[in-house]
Amino acid sequence: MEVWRFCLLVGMLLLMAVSGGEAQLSPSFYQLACPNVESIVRQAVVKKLSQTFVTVPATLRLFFHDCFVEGCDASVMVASPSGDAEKDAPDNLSLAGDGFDTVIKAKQDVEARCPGVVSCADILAIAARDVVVLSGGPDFAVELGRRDGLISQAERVAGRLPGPDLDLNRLSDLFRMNNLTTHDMIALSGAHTVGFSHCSRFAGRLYSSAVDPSLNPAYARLLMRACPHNVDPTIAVNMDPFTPTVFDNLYYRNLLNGEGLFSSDQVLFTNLLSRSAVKRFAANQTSFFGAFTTAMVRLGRVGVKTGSQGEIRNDCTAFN
Ligand code: HEM
Ligand SMILES: *[C@@H]1O[C@H](CO)[C@@H](O)[C@H](O)[C@H]1NC(C)=O
Ligand SMILES: *[C@@H]1O[C@H](CO)[C@@H](O)[C@H](O)[C@H]1NC(C)=O
Ligand SMILES: CC(=O)N[C@H]1CO[C@H](CO)[C@@H](O)[C@@H]1O
Repeated sequence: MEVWRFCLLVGMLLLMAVSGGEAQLSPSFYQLACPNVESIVRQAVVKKLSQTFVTVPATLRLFFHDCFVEGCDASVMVASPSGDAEKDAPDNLSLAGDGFDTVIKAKQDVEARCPGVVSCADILAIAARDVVVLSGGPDFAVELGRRDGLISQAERVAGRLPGPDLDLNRLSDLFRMNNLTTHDMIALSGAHTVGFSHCSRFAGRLYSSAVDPSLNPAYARLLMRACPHNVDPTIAVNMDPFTPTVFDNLYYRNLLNGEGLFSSDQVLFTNLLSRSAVKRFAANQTSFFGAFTTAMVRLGRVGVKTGSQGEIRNDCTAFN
């Protein structure tokens, strides 16, 4: 090798080492260290999905909750013996165990083939994309290279995750804190086309002095039958009553009919600032899918640790 080429190579390697803390995410991050990581994760997700559909909503929501607290760094996966980790916070209590299980199983399969190189944060990001695709949603390239976080505390969750009673301003503010626009927020809310909600999260719309006037009356009656006043807190209903297991744009068509389950869903239609995007997504699924994939990639960049930050966890539920 010519001397100048050698110097160039050494220089590049040095530069990579020095700038390690600011490394960029890239879909080809594991091309050399674990070229099959995406197919290994996909197989684990497919297997889990064959056991229960809850895999889809549970994994997608887990990714969202992870990214909004400490960034997308698998901090939500950590289990604490004293019960004070991120997943123990009240906002996380309803995270279905199947999301955790999906990532844990996928990580075991990845470790068997490429030990110690793929982060739990990246496995969660890949699995979240896979469950969207496997339920009929859009495919997209997942950026990789996240490292796993070293902090997971229940007390850091409060105020960072949106509640189902927030208005448009509060929703927009929370998403802006995470570098996401109102348009991203409207598109990501379309994730509520799959999955379940416990009755308590929307009972206030049914059993206050009057039924929430933005609720379609027939839909309100259906919800009251499924969720009688003071029903067993473990009862849950489909968030999209018509195609609950398909990732489609029915969420937005439902909003046009007053069939949004949470007021944070319905407000996207009642507020004129967001209504045009809702109408566009309701009329054109391609438009929704495009906005959703753009927003998912942006969500996946929130607060990421790269280079020499954080660690590659051996076990997704425990710090090394
Ligand atoms: C815009 C603000 C949002 C609010 C206020 C919100 C609120 C909620 C609430 C209250 C539930 C019901 C939880 C339960 O009772 O078990 C839920 C479920 C869910 N959310 Fe959201 N969410 C929001 C955004 C998102 C985003 C951005 C995503 C993902 C991209 C997402 C994905 C899901 C999924 C998939 C479920 C169903 C979970 C399951 O069936 O296990 N949500 N959400
Ligand atoms: C639907 O949206 C896509 C993507 O934005 C666009 O290319 C297409 O022309 C739209 N289709 C209709 C019928 O408006
Ligand atoms: C938002 O973007 C800025 C500029 O790229 C970055 O410095 C900041 O860390 C990002 N915030 C989050 C929460 O990702
Ligand atoms: C899915 C999951 O792990 N949820 C946990 C949330 O936190 C509560 C309280 O510690 C646990 O009991 C749940 O198992």
